[in-house]
Amino acid sequence: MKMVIRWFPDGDTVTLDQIRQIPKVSGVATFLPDIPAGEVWPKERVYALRNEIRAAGLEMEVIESINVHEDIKKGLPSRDMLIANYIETMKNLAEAGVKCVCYNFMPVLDWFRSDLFLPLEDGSFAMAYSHDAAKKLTLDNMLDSMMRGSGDFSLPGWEPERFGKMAEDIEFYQNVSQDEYFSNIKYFLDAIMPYAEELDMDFGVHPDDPPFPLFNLPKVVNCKDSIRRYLDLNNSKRNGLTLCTGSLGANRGNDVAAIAKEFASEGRIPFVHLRNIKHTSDTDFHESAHPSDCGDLDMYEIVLALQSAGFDGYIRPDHGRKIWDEESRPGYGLYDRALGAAYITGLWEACSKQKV
Ligand code: DNO
Repeated sequence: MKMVIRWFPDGDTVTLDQIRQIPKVSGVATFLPDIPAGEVWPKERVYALRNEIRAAGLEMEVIESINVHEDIKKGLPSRDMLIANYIETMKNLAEAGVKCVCYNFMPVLDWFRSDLFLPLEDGSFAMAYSHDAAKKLTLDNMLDSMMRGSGDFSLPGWEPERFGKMAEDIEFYQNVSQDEYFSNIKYFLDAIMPYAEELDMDFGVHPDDPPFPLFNLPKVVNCKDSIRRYLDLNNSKRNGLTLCTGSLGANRGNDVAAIAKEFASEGRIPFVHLRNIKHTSDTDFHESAHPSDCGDLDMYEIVLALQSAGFDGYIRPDHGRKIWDEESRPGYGLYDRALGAAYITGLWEACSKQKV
């Protein structure tokens, strides 16, 4: 297992030097935020980013994300050209040493929270989700709440260049069936997987976050059956899952440890996002500190399941709370993620020694 921390090259409040000092962290999960979905990531930019990261003593083996252009998701004729660009980007990244790509195929919206800084009892702040509140939002209210909530920080997956077309895109999907949507996914996977094989590059699709439908959009990956369906679309081992424990765990019907065990033992989990959540109803939750006792997910069971299934991919501590008055992008400060990393290291060591 290799531990990485997500790092934003566009003015992250967390520096590479700080990340380097977190025990057992070998690299970052990163991306080129200014390149719009559908465009090729130029080789010089990829190398420059990698060299900056290497100069700080860290690796750039994980990219999160190469976003998939909406026309590919919609299955429009322009998809062939956009997929060709995606493959060019894959080649440029592989040449620079990238081994794993986290991406998603969620239509229109990436992740969403109804509150980015919910005050918790202990004085910390965490991201939270209320399904009723979310269902009442118009698209404009939603954009407004995410943008206002994040202050001056850009949010991954909420790149302003997407906003203009979102309403039209939501409308478009009202007539797209779940089956049609999956055939568009298959078209994409069948095109890129031969290159993923050739380039030794693992792909981990990120689950829907939250795992409940909004604006009547097609759902992608939110439970064991949909993960199976997604992975069966293309049988390459490179077609894998990013096991995001918080996203899958938000659906109370999901046994995250069992999902981890099943898909890791098939070698289909290249990347894990470990975080905990506390349910406040069947659909609502707030994010919590990483340890099992702080939320509803048994992190020990999940780590044990991964280990006993022979998982040897990348793990990153996912969203942290805002603690110790840190000012940062919601979910992505230094302190709570560093605590999360230390906790994961402890769990990993305990599980591995116990097995002997
Ligand atoms: C949110 C992240 C997601 C994730 C993408 C992957 O904090 O987990 O934005 O990076 O869905 O494409």
